[in-house]
Amino acid sequence: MCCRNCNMGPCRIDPFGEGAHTGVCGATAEVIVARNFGRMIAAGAAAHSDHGRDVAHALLLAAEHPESGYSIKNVNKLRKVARILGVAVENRETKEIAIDVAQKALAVFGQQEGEIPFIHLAPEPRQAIWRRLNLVPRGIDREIVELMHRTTMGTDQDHRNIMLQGTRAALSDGWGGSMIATELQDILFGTPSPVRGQVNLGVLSQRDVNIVVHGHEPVLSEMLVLAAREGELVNLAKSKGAQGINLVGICCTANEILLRHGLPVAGNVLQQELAVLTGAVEAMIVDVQCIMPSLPELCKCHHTHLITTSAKGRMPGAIHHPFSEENALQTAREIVREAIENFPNRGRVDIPDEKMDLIAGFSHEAITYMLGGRFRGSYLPLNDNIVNGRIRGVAGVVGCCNPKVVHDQGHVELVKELIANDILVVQTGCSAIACAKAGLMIPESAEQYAGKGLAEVCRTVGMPPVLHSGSCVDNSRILIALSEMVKTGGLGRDISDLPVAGAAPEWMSEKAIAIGQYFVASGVFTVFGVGLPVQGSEVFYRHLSEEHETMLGGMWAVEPDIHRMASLMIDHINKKRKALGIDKGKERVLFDMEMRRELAI
Ligand code: NFS
Ligand code: SF4
Repeated sequence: MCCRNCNMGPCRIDPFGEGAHTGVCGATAEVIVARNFGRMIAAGAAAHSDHGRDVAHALLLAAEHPESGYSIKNVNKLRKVARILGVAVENRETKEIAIDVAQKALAVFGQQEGEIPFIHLAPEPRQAIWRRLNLVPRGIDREIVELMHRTTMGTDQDHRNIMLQGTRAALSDGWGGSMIATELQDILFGTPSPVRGQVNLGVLSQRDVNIVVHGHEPVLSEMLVLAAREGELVNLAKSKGAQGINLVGICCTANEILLRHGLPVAGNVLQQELAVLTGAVEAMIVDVQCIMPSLPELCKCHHTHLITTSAKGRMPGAIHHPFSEENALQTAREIVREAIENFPNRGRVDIPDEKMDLIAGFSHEAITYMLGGRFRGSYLPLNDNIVNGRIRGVAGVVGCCNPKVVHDQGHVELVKELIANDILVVQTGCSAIACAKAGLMIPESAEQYAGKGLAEVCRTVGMPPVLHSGSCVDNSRILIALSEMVKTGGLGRDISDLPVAGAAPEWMSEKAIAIGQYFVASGVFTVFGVGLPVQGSEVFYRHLSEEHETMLGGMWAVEPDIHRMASLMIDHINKKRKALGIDKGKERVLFDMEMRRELAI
């Protein structure tokens, strides 16, 4: 393990061998990894939260300056969020409510004292744990800053104390920045509901102008969607010899435009370079996060224009089109025009045939209506099916792809094994895209891969056994869904009582660490694959696992072997079923080598 927190180092320490056991300053292994881990949480929470802040700003613009191109699509959700934020709704115009909601949301970032508002959506016993341990975030920015402060050289030197702040900052992401991003995006662009789409590089089109939007913030991609549908631009594309405009996504932006418009997904994070390599991409438009620095050099090999749009994310070698929310639609039009003008410059094109259908759009609202019926949205049928054992439990499988392991393999094998064991899987991020490509998000996959009980439920409702809930900020949808399951009744009093588990089999981004910590702190057993850069300190690892379970009811585990990861999750879910007294008649399906080979991708 390595510390670079001051210039007496870098200090490399060797916890296992003969080398130094502390840094120059005396920092022990557990302090070094706690500080590193804390700083990953801070960076991840900062990324999600800054995204949330931009969305709040766009909501303000939608209310005050409709000429910006933004508008309020979901008034019901606006009123719901207003109530949570303490904004009056009775006898008020939508515009007035929206201005207050946006300003209140913006204020949560800089709030100094008190409690961030969305915390109150968690079950009461969960809030009580957080209050007792002083973990309720006071304000989003404040917790991130304090975490950065406490992890500077010579400040917080107690790994447990560092992680208390790490947890508070992580909660300010999950129940703060990410939740603001998701909820306000739903107000602006609509709450997702089930929609058909297609996924994989085969969605790129030989005959159309291909525009790939890559990154994270729908404040950009939604405007591109509008621009790409304008008759004038479509006609321009035709005048250049194309059939039309094909707007597709990569990474979480792809998930956003898929969920709200059914637009195609070209791939997840490890396919961004491959999309360019097809030679069929006229423009790749990026904003922030998970954008490979290799792209400018790669785009030079083809005619592809790489277009950066955010003042926060510039790349030498890219064309910069500053995108400000104030003139969003206008900028989007210019970018689309530039892509079209580039169509005649195409060279050799080689688009793989692979593409797959999927159904996406399972927001927590959509799940209630799907299960409970159109007029009585409820989690009761889900809870009932868990109690009666048709569904063993629920797993969230999320996160990135990582070239340290075979692309997508961890996600797909894990999810197949979970659904075969009657575990309903909810997904976000690049993990969702991985499983969609493998055909797990079409209803027919229930018959092919799911256990008998889960398949029966899927058949009745007409849903796939693997539900796509959105981008990584949309992990906050899972937090709300878990809270709703608790409130619906029959499955205990807190999230930590539920037969649920989480996993990020191929994580790579710091954002994944923030997400892992807020799920654990919300009471969820969470397994990461690939390895976690804390394992050199047994003391710290014990803290994240056993000690966290005692304190918070949720814990971390690290397991690079996917089959063992599935076992850990299934065992945990069985343990929770037993504690709830609903464990009767649920045998674990054991996977032998033969079955695993059949499922392998
Ligand atoms: Ni999430 Fe989405 Fe993908 Fe990982 Fe990156 S795109 S925010 S961080 S790599 S899942
Ligand atoms: Fe080394 Fe301590 Fe400085 Fe870290 S803070 S680089 S362990 S001297």
